[in-house]
Amino acid sequence: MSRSFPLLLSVLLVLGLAIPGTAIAAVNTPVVACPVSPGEVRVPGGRFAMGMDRVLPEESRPREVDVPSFFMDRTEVTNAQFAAFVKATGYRTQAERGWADRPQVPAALQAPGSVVFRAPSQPAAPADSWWVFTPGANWHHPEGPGSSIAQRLQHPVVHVTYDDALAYAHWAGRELPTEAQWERAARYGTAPTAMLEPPRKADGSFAANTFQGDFPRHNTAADGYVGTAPVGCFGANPLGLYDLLGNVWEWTRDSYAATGVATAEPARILKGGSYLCTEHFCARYRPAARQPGTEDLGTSHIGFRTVRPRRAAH
Ligand SMILES: [Ca+2]
Repeated sequence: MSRSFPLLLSVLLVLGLAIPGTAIAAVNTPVVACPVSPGEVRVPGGRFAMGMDRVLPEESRPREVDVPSFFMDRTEVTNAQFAAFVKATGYRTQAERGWADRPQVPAALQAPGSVVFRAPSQPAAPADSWWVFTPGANWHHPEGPGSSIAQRLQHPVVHVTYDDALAYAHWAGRELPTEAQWERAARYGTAPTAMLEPPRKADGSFAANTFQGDFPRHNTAADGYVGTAPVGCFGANPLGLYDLLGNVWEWTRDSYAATGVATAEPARILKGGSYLCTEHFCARYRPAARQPGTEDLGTSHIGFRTVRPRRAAH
């Protein structure tokens, strides 16, 4: 493999520059689950206007897209679900395997681990210092050694690369959504908006797990969560789907190259924004928003959900 890890990391850090976050010491609320049924939801097919008038520079112009009906996971894949996959298959994620098979990667960066957001203590801390490669960080140790998912089994799994997500999906007899499928599901029954404020319900309460406060140093967690939230805590969209916006970014199977924007490393389109997005930075918790996700790097705020393969959708 010809890729260099520093290059991979630089791509990730660029992603980080656009997607601010929260502290490594973040402690989630004691809530360990929200009432939500497992399973999938049928997303009606049809023609819809995808994209928006470049609210953010990487977004596409509006275009009419046809999407056949399909079935999508009601929630993001949880730690409990991913644990079942690992138990059944013995699968080890990229973060657990490390990069020792890449001699071009500096030895210090070959260790198993992943990239974790750490809120800066100093106001002037450069943005590229917010994301830290943390040896030992992986899906079941989200902040590194000593951290645990024991109280987060219903939270979305994180620190999964594109291939990790694909492996889970195939084990489950499923696929990752296309960007069009994801956006169809996220837009359905809602009016397109160019608002950059976090999604709200009619009563003014938060409709997605995002970031509140003085970004990036102080997260007030006014929505109840500093980091990830259990899936299903913010109410369903008109189709009965949860957390499409906020909580964690979600992998799609579409190459970012399809957007016409080059990336230094192979990347897939991420959708939905995360618990690190605020109106002052990122603000990508709208259906049209997108970001590149370097394929072989997961982070502390990237997860996924799956769809039923099209041949079985009807
Ligand atoms: Ca939050």
